[in-house]
Amino acid sequence: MDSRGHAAPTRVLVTGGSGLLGKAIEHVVHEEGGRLEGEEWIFISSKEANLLDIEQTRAAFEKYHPTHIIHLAAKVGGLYQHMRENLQFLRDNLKINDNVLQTAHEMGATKVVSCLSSCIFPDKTTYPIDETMIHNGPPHDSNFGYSYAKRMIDVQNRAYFGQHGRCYTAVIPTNVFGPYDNFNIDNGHVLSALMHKTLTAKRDGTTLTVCGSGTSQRQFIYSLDLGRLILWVLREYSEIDPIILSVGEEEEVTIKDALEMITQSMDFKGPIRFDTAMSDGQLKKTASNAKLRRYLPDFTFTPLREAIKTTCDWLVANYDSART
Ligand code: NAP
Ligand code: GFB
Repeated sequence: MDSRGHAAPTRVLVTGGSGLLGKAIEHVVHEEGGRLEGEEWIFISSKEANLLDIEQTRAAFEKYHPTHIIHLAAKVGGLYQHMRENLQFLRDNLKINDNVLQTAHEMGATKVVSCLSSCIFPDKTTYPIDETMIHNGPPHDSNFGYSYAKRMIDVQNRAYFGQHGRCYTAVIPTNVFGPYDNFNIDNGHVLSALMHKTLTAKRDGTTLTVCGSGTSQRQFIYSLDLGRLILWVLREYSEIDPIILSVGEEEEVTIKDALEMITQSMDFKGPIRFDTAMSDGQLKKTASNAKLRRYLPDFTFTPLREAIKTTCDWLVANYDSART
């Protein structure tokens, strides 16, 4: 309440606002009626504030005085960048997360929703994975740096609640894709990298090279669906414990299955080579969305083939400005 007893206006600060998920949330807020009357939404990127720097973090919070934060900012990348840069993923994400969570606390933010990831779960596990299993053993070696940094968000959230009663929580998405993704073939995630590779193989009449055997299995969530779910988490989800946001186990596909949807979407009929000298990374990380379904039994996900087609069309139409 402010001094006149009026409810303080809701000001939502989205860190990582220029990225794949940030742009999806921006679309849901401004194009799908996701913004409620009286709410102010602010989307920031590293150009506005490098969140590795505590002074720049504080300056951004003092400028906007957010009441709520959707914390997406992170050093993010695909399997092969993780394998090359585990130390940087660990250090950068630990710093960013501590700066954002501590500053949110100091500024009295009502709620923070941060992002973990389904790749952080124990490598040796039973399936399906659920939210209770995060700390039950070491993560897959390929991305241990990122995984431990992300796991610490869950520990920090519990510490801010235990010592200060702060409502800081987190979501656990599986593999995300969509417009505004990072389509760089060296650092990007699998779907965006393969979309870019397919576009160039078709344009140049060359062979499309897939990294690994194509037999790994993934659950892919369309960025706009995830954005819609994160708005629900911001407004309705009151637990400190994290919640997996994903399509169901039965929607899990192999990389080969997803590749077929990409090549069909882009009408690529050229030669395809599987470079089995490259790592497959985690073969599977099947996650349960049963907790989400207990809250939202009727939420409808965009069919994967349709979402892949939309994303491929977006890349073709925006190739010159996309992150490639
Ligand atoms: P993304 O497209 O790479 O975007 C990352 C965002 O973080 C960008 O807006 C970037 O700003 C910002 N950022 C990076 N370093 C920063 C810094 N030092 N200071 C301030 N901002 C910084 O990533 P994304 O896929 O949207 O991921 C968003 C969140 O979802 C992340 O927390 C990620 O761990 C999580 N997640 C992603 C996936 C996935 O498959 N993509 C899966 C599970 C969880 P600039 O544009 O200025 O660089
Ligand atoms: O999205 P991705 O790079 O990471 O997918 P993860 C890696 C899987 O896709 C491996 C196969 O099985 C690869 O063999 N793949 C095939 C390719 N071709 C390619 C390609 O051209 N590029 C890439 N990158 N992969 C992610 C984390 O792990 O899980 C993210 O890196 C996030 O940060 C996400 O946490 C949930 O799925 O292995």
